[in-house]
Formats: sequence, C-alpha cells, structure tokens
Amino acid sequence: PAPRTLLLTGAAGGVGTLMRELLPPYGYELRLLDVVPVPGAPDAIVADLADRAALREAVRGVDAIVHLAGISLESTFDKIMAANIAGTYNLYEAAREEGVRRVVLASSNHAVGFTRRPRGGEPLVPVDTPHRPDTFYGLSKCFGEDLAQLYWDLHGLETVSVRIGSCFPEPTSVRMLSMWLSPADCARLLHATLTAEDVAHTIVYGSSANTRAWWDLSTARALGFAPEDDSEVYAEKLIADKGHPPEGSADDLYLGGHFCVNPPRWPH
Ligand code: NAI
Ligand code: 15L
Repeated sequence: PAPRTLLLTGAAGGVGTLMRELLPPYGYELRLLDVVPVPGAPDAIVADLADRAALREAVRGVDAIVHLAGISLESTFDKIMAANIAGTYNLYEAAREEGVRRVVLASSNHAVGFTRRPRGGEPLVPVDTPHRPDTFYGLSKCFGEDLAQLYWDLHGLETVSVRIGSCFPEPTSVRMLSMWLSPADCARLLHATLTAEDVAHTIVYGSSANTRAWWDLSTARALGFAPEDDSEVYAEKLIADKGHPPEGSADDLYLGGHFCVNPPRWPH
C-alpha cells in the first residue's frame, strides 16, 4: 500500500516549510520534527537528532520518513559530524528499530560538487559518478548515501537518496538555472520516491526539467517523476542582472559552484 503517514524532519527549514504545504494534497498526513519550533504547528515534535529516545518515538507508526533535518551549508566538522553524520545514523537506527520501511534522504549536489559540469554536448553527469564532495557538508551527504546503502543491504530498509540541486521558490543565480528544483517539482519528486515500488537504495538527482541541466534525471524518471517546470523562464532576466560566471571560476567549472572555493558558513 502507498505510504500515508510521513515523518518530515527539518520541518521548520526552507524546504520543510514548502513541503508542509505541498505534500498534503497528495494524501499524506505529516508528523513534523525540528530542533526549533515549527511556526504555526504547535503539535510538531521539537527534538534534536542527537536525542535517540525522541527519534524512536517520532518514527513509531509512520509509513515513511522524509529526512530533511540537518545543517544545510558548510560548517565546522564537529557540527556537521553531530547533526548530519551522527544525527542521520540516529534516525536510521530509530527507523530500523521501529520497522519503518522507507526513508527519503535529502542528499545534495555537494556530495559530487567537485565534478566538472558538462560543456558543449558532453554527456550529463550520471548518478554513479564517484563521490566528490566539495565541503564537510558534502562529505556528510556522501556518508548519508552510504549509510542508506548499508541499511538496505544489511537490514532491508529502503531509501531514495535525492541529490537536491537548489530548491527555492525561484532560481537566484545563473548556476541555479542548471540546478533549480521548483517547489512543485520537489513535491512531485518526493511523491514519486515515496510511491515507487521496490526502490532498494536508489540515488536520484533532484531538479526540474531545466533546459540548462547538468545532470541526468533518468533514475528519478524511472521512479515516476515527471518534472513540469524549467528554469529557462527566468534565464534572460537573471543573465541580464548577474551576467555569466567568469570562465574558469568555480561556478563555471563545478557542479558545486562557489561551495568549491568559498563555502557559505553556518551562522552560529
Ligand atoms: P534549512 O537549513 O532551511 O533547514 C534544515 C532544518 O533542519 C532547520 O529547520 C533546522 O532547524 C533543522 N535542523 C538542523 N539541525 C538539526 C538537528 N540537529 N536536529 C533536528 N533538526 C535540525 O535547509 P533546507 O534548505 O530546508 O534543506 C533541507 C535539506 O535538504 C537539508 O538536509 C539540506 O542539506 C538538503 N538540501 C537542500 C537544498 C536546497 O536547495 N534547499 C539543496 C541540497 C540539499
Ligand atoms: C545545498 O546543498 C544547500 O543546502 C542549499 O542551501 C543551496 O546552497 C544548494 O545546495 C545549492 O547548491 O544551490
């Protein structure tokens, strides 16, 4: 049967806030979790991914987990270690102990951020390109994908790891014209990852059907994802406003763009 009740971790964050609105129309009932209170959701579970007892209770009885919680930009190794590495392990252990069958894991383009982007007719980047993290943050996403593979092979817990490009209401840089995942396509993609049968551990790229795409959406499409948006509608204005990234700059060369040289810092 299709999953109905979902635990949505990171519900107070940018993607979590968008998905709280966009997933229920697909028929899901959401249980929300974040380390900070979720605005407008007094029933949300306020818990840290370090709190194993709270996680065990949070996952009990849900059909699937959409795991968005964690540090979403570069930070110190110790903070990434606690939230993204140990935190994701804690969540998987809770899921295994409680018999949850499927996790949808927010991975990132930064797991393969130092991969050269294709130019001039070169093939799109496939999902089986080697891990090439651009930050400790990206490294934690590589860990998450490997953890997911382990929990499938050893315990039969299914995961779809979604290497999200840039999920925001609109693209705000020229690089994001290639990376953009519209919120509506994000909900479509999550619905596909939650309802496809027998996913084992599948890795997919998460972006819209962008004219300037750098990566191969075939594994996502194979799960039933049919993106409807294309960043191209924003291209003319964005390029006029911002110009193309200089040739040879990180934004020009690598999937991970500016993370490869000047990682944004978590503000604490
Ligand atoms: P965000 O930073 O806005 O939200 C993350 C949420 O996780 C926050 O509400 C935060 O309070 C919560 N959180 C952090 N540490 C926690 C902990 N120890 N315990 C419980 N909750 C904790 O990030 P955003 O943009 O919403 O991204 C969601 C997920 O998708 C993240 O895992 C991010 O790495 C991933 N992602 C997002 C992309 C995007 O374009 N927004 C691109 C690629 C990946
Ligand atoms: C990410 O992984 C970040 O979580 C998000 O904030 C964006 O920076 C995105 O990648 C991106 O590469 O645009």
